Amino acid sequence: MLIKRPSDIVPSEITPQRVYEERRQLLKGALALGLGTGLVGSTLLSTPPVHAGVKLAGVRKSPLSTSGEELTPLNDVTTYTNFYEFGTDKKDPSENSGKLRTRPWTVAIEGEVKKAKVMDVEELLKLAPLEERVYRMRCVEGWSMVIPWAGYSLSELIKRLEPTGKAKYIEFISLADPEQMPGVNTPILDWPYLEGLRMDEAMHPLAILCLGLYGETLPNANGAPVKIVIPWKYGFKNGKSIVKIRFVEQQPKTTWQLANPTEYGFYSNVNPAVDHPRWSQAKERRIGEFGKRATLLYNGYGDQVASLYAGMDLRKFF
Ligand SMILES: Nc1nc2c(c(=O)[nH]1)N[C@H]1C(S)=C(S)[C@@H](COP(=O)(O)O)O[C@H]1N2
Ligand SMILES: [Mo]
Repeated sequence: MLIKRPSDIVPSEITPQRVYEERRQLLKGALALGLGTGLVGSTLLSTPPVHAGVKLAGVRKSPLSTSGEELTPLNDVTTYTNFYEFGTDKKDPSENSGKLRTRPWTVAIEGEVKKAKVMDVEELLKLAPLEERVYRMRCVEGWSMVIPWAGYSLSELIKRLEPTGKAKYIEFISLADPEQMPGVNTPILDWPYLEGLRMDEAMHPLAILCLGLYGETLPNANGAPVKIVIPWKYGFKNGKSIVKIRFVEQQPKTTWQLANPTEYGFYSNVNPAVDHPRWSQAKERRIGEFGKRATLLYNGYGDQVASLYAGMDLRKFF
C-alpha cells in the first residue's frame, strides 16, 4: 500500500483484527501469485468506473440541501468508497460491482406495518417527487465529501406503509449475494450488512431514501439501486443496495456494532468530541482538499437534528 497517503491508511484500523489478519493472508496469496501490492488493483488493472448513468427525470432542488460547499466530483464519489460486499479497498466497489444486477429489484417491507408488501424499485422511483439533496458526508475513517444525492425523505415511504404502534425502530438489510458480490465470499463482516434507525430519526426530513446522485440513477459502487442516506451520522449508517426494510419493536443489531461493539454504537452520530477508541474524530480530510478541516457536531446538521437526542449522554449513546 505504498501509494497511499497517511490519511488513507485508516481503513486497516477500522477493520476488526481478524479481518486484518484475513487481508494479510489474502495479500500474501496475491504476492504468492506474483501479483504484487495494491498497485495491481488501482492502476494496472483498473477498469472505468461502473456507473449506472441513467438520467432521472424531474429531480427538483430542495431547501434541505446544504449550500455553499463545493461538490465532490462524480468520479471521486464512485471510485473512492466503502462497499465491503465488493472488497475492502476504496477502489474495489467500482472495479468489482459490474455484475450487480439492479433490475429487476425489489424491497421487501416486513414487520410492524399495516402495509407489509414487496415493492419494486420502479414503484419506489415514482412514490414521491425526486429531490436533489446535497449533503456533507463523513466517513468514520476521517474523510468527507459533499454529494448531490437524489431521492426523497424516508418519511414519504414510511407514512404510506402505516407502521403500527409497536414500530419503534427500522432495520435496513442490504443484498448479500456471493454470485454478484465477491466480498460476500469472505467473512470480513457478518452478511447481510445490517443498519438501523430509531423511528423518529428515520422520520426526520433530512433522512432520505436515495435512488440517485448527480441527477442519474445510483452507480453500483454507491449502493444501486436504492440506499438510505442519513447525513448527520457516520457514513457506515448509510446501508447500500437495500432489499429489505423491517419495522421492529426492539433496537436492532447493526453490522459494525456486531463486529466491534466497543468501537461502533447504534447511533453513530458525527461528533468531534467523542473519539473512536483508536483515533480522534476532531478533524477530517475533505476529498480533493489538502490539509484537514474541523469535523462538526452532527456533521453540521445540529440545528435540525440535535433535538432528537435531547437529554441523551452522547458519550454513552455513541
Ligand atoms: N451494504 C453496505 N453499505 C455500506 C457499506 C458497506 O460496506 N456495505 N459501507 C458504508 C461506509 S463505511 C461508507 S463510508 C458509505 C460509503 O458510501 P458512499 O461513498 O456512496 O457515500 O457506505 C456505507 N454503506
Ligand atoms: Mo465509512
